[in-house]
Amino acid sequence: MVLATNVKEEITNILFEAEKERREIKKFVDDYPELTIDVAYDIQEALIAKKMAAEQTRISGWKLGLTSKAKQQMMGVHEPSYGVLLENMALTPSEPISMKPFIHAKIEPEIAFVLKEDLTGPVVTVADVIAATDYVTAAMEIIDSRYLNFNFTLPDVIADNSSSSRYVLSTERHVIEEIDLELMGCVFKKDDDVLATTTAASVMGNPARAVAWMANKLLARGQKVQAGDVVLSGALTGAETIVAGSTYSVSFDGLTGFTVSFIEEKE
Ligand code: 0L1
Ligand code: MG
Repeated sequence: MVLATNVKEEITNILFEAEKERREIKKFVDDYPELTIDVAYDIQEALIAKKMAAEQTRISGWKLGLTSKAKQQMMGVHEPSYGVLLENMALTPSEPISMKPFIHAKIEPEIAFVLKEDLTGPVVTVADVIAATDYVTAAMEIIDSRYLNFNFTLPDVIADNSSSSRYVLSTERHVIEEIDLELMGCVFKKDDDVLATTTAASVMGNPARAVAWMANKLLARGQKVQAGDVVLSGALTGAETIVAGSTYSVSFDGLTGFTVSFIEEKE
């Protein structure tokens, strides 16, 4: 059975309002088993179009989610997802981040690729991604699922723009050829406590492979990663629930790390 157009529109509106009102909602697949991965990407596209019109913002890039085997097993899914980054999701490391827009946000360390050329295919490879990359930089993503307790299936999370909320890039740029995209170490901290240590290979063996996977998915949907786009290649560790008043920092071998802080703000 095919999901009716009016149901797609209803799901788009519910997701849009849930983010605006910072309200958790129930996942959709239980009521609509015909919500497939393809239909979920249609809903994601409609949601992004609605947000761009309402918030007067534009696409700044893309993000991958669920790129590590550990995270896929934890969430019970069998493939990664992607989502859209908008200009008004970008934050800077120097400014304390208000908790006001979030429902139950989490933070995770990522490697960002910034492109100098479009990824056109017909089949995008790791070598294509490396050749098309202008620079790489350390990043942290703030995810904030609109679903109750981050409880969703793969189509649900795709429709919800892969839990996207905000992202922060380091101000330092690095040449991709100087980075070991498998062995690069990463340390993720909350205040002075080490939360996790890992290497870049935790992202599909090589984060450039994750970018290539997404570029091919986008081409199949008649879209593409373009010159100037930022791509968050997927979390290197599990996501940590953000505690107001805390700082989170990421450092990588060969990439300049940074710290962000969060503040509670009253209505
Ligand atoms: O960016 C991510 O890895 C998150 C993707 C969606 C899954 C989640 O909300 O944990
Ligand atoms: Mg992420």
